[in-house]
Amino acid sequence: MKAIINGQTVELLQGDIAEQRVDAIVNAANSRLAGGGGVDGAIHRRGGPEIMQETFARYPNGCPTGSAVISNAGRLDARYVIHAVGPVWSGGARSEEQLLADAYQRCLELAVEHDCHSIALPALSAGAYRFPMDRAARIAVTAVADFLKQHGRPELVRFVLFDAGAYGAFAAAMEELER
Ligand code: AR6
Repeated sequence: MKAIINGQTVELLQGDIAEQRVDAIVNAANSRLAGGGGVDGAIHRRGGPEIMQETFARYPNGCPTGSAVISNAGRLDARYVIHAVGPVWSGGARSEEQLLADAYQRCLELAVEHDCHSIALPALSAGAYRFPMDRAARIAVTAVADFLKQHGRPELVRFVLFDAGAYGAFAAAMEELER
């Protein structure tokens, strides 16, 4: 599925984010940048140790929730990995929605600052961090649309969703946005 927002392309794909060929791949990291399962596991497994070596050296204090940091992409087919830290869902009263939107916005800012024309994004927080998928999808799609309306870059934003459920939630959120 594809949409054009302010002249730029937003697309949805079901697949593995670590296999994408784009300028920047976004990782669903934790605030210690310590590695883990899900997206994080796939990226470090396929990308190799160079990524962790750089994040360890450049960001010894990790990254706060709702923000992101950038590193090399090791052996991945990308120039950069952007490590985003989404919130852990704990009911919605702890600014989870704002923090999730902030994390996406920071990813896009870093991508533009590093002259990335294309970026692949996962469903941040919607796995181990238990954010409800429908809400996570609405926030993700809205954050990207807002950024593109304001900045007109990057040219391609690709959400890479792991399963049909996530894909369906993002497709519904995109349709809602277009109405
Ligand atoms: N490609 C695309 N999407 C994926 C992939 C993949 N290879 N693998 C899983 N997903 P998660 P979070 C989906 O848990 O919720 C890690 O341990 C998954 O089905 O990766 O932000 C980190 O170190 C779900 O829909 O990220 C952190 O500690 C979505 O990606 C913590 O998990 C996000 O799931 C971060 O949790």
